[in-house]
Amino acid sequence: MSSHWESFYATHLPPTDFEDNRKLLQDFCERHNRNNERIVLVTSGGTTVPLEHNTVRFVDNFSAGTRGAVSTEYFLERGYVTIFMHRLKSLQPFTRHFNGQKFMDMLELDERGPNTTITVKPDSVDVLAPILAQYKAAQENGRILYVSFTTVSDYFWLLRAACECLATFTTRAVLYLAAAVSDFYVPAHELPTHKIQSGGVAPNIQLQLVPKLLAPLVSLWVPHAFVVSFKLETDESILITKAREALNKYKHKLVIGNMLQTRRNKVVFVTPDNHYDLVLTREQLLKGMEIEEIIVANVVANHTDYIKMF
Ligand code: 9Z3
Repeated sequence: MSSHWESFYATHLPPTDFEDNRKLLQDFCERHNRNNERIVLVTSGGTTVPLEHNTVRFVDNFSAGTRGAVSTEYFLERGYVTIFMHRLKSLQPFTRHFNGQKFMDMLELDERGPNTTITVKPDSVDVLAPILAQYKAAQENGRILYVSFTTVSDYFWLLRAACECLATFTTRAVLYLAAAVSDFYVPAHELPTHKIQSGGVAPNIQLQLVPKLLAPLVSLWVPHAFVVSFKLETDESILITKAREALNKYKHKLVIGNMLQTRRNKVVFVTPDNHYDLVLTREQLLKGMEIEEIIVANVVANHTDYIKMF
């Protein structure tokens, strides 16, 4: 009898851009594995759960992909080559600093002379320059690969393909699973083809449990990698218990617990032996420090210890 996750792959087609992404992942990993680099797969953003094959409506969640986008910048800074596997249109490393009006406010427009000029305001140059330098270094040296998903099924296909490529890095690979993956979905064979009609009776939509991919990921796909999962809760009293349950069940290395309300300034690291908080003070927050800087520093330290054990 096939397991829950195996029947998921057997009954859900890969996304249309799957083979292109698989090739990108293979080429990227092959190139960097030759150089004995450390690599991290960062997953980021929420997943959608379509309610129709020709999707007009879907179930979604809150995640904007901040954790993943910010962490990616810090992993690159620490010398990791990075696969940024993100929800399409969620926040991205580097460009996140210039989202919306922020970018417009950095520019100056001068229409007085014969030629209109646009310049970066002097005080914005200090902000822009280091980000641009880091972006160029990552881009021009091919140290980051962007691959995207939208639905929970796209995510499943892409995650397995990424793991197949990462396996060859053995202990040098980190999986940093920060995406907010839906726990529930409507299986493909139960979806209507066309838009659900609003006339007549209200639809009764039955969600089912999504298989837990951490199980095959840890035991079969990347058994030597340093796997870090995230646990999100809204009730603090169950956070550590839930994180520990996940560690005991899947036998990976680290769970980072966070609360929806305080995720920007506090997380808890739960390892098989202990747990400890990482907290940003009010002063640090006001200075613009980001908690991902210390999360990544701690993950890297744990990964280094892990590599030394082999
Ligand atoms: C996280 O817990 C992330 O830290 C957040 C980041 C999604 C809270 P934002 O995108 O938020 O920066 O706004 N990710 C994992 C959430 C999750 O679904 N975990 C599963 C669970 O808790 C296990 S893999 O059951």
